[in-house]
Amino acid sequence: MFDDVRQIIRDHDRFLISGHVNPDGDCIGTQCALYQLLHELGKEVHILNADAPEAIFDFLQEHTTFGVHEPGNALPPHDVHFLTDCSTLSRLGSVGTEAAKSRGVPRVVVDHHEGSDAGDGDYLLWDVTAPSAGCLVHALYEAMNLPLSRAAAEGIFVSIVSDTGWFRYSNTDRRALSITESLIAAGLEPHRIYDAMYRRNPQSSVFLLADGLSRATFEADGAIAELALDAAYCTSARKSQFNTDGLLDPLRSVDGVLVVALLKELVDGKVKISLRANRDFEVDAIARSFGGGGHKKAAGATLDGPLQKAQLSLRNAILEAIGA
Ligand SMILES: [Mn+2]
Repeated sequence: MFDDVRQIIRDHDRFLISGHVNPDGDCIGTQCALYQLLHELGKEVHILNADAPEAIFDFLQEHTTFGVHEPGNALPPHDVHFLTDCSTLSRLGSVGTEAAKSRGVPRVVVDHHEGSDAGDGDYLLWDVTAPSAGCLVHALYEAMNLPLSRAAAEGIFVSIVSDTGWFRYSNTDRRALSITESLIAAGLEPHRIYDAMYRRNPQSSVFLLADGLSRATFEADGAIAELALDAAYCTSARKSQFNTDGLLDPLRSVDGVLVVALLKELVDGKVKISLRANRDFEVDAIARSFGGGGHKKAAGATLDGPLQKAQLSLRNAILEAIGA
């Protein structure tokens, strides 16, 4: 799979890199590493997403530029379009709408999500066993025999720690650790990345954390931990750039919890759900039944409101999956 992509890179000069809406650390880190690879080859590269990266990734902007697309604007001229951490134009938001208009531009998918077809990719760097999409860019560096710069190492590291939960999730494997060793050899300092990402919180984050956790409820004899956040809470969280994913771990760490369900009421009335699974439980099928997707242990979807109705139908789906 690397031969085709290597050839595509050699044969073209202008590259566009885009990822899914609300880009997470894997998406952003993968883009950073790919941007560095193409830059080092002297190519013209633009990263363009429908949404800006979260503030915790600001340190990557010291060497990598993340553009934010204004809906309706034309995309920068490009010969090849890379899709990171997703496989379809529909996941790209406004960028996907524009990209769908351009004909004949080869698309390269860099992804590790389960999927039944090639999505919108003409070429694939797709491996569902990869701990993060960024691991595939690492493999591309190796296939192209290019030395890893510290900047690229930072991107790949961010992708790995985001998707493995800093080496705590079940996808933490030999590949994740051996790649990380090579990143450190390239000059990466993991503790500096941790500090940059997690030790610059505003004071408001303490109160948002406390307020958020106080809303948790437990169902099914403690097998389900639920957290339903109304639009008012979500608005103050967004204003303070508080990442509500930080509410998942304390719930996931409670003895007996098989699944954590986080529900967020959006301003348009829809409800975004994030699911996390413990032990042998899996949540991807539940997310898919609501039109979403993801991984076995972490998945999500968007439901119609109101919040309480979404909470109830989600709970029923989980109860059924648990067999309670
Ligand atoms: Mn990922």
